[in-house]
Amino acid sequence: MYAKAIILPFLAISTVSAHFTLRHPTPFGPSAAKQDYGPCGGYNLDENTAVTEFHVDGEAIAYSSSHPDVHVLFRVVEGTTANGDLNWSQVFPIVEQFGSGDFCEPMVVAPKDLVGKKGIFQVIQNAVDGMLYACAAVKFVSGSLSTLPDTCRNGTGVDASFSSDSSLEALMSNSPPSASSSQTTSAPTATNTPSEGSIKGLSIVASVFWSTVAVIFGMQL
Ligand SMILES: [Cu+2]
Repeated sequence: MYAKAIILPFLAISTVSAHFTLRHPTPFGPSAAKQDYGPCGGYNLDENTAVTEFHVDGEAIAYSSSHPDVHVLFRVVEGTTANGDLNWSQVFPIVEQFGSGDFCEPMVVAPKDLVGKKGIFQVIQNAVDGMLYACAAVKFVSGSLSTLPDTCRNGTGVDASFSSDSSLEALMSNSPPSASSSQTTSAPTATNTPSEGSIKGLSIVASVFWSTVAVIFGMQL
C-alpha cells in the first residue's frame, strides 16, 4: 500500500508531457505539451501543416499513448478549422484502450460525400488527466488505404474494446448520428481489411463479445 502511494505521484508527473502522440494521419504538430487545449492540442492549421489523404472506405488511424486506460473518440469534419459548432462525423465507435503503447485501427470509414474535400481528423482522449486533443489535416479521397503505414501497429499488452463515455458522447450530441457509439455498430469490415491489421479488428470484436457476456451476468469489467 505504501509503495503504491509513493509511486503514483511519480507516474503522474512523468506522463504530463507525453499524453499521446498521433502518428497517422500526420498531426498538426509533434508536441503533446499543450494537449489539454482543445480543439487541437495547442496547434492551428496553417500553410505549413502536412495534409494526409484520408480514404473514406478504409483509413488507418494510429497513435501512441502513455496512459494505460483511456476512452477515445475519433471524428472528422469538413473544412480547415476545428473550432465552433461544427458538423462532426464520428468515424469509429468510442474505444477503451487498455495498456499503454502503440494503438492502430486499420479500417476506419468516413462519409463518402466528403470525397474531394479538405477536412480535419480529430482524436479526443478522455484520460486520467482530463480531455486530450490532437488533429490532422486531411484530404478525403475515395477507396481504401492499400498499404498500412509503418506506424500502424499495436503494442504488446495493448488491447481495446468498444466502450461508452458520457463526456465524449456529449461532444457528439450536436452532430448527426452517422456512426453511433453503440456496441451494435459493426467492427471494420474484414473483407478488404489489410491483413496486417486484421488482428486488432478481431480482438475488438472479441472484446465486445466478452463485455456483452459480462453485462449479461451482471459483472463489472
Ligand atoms: Cu496525459
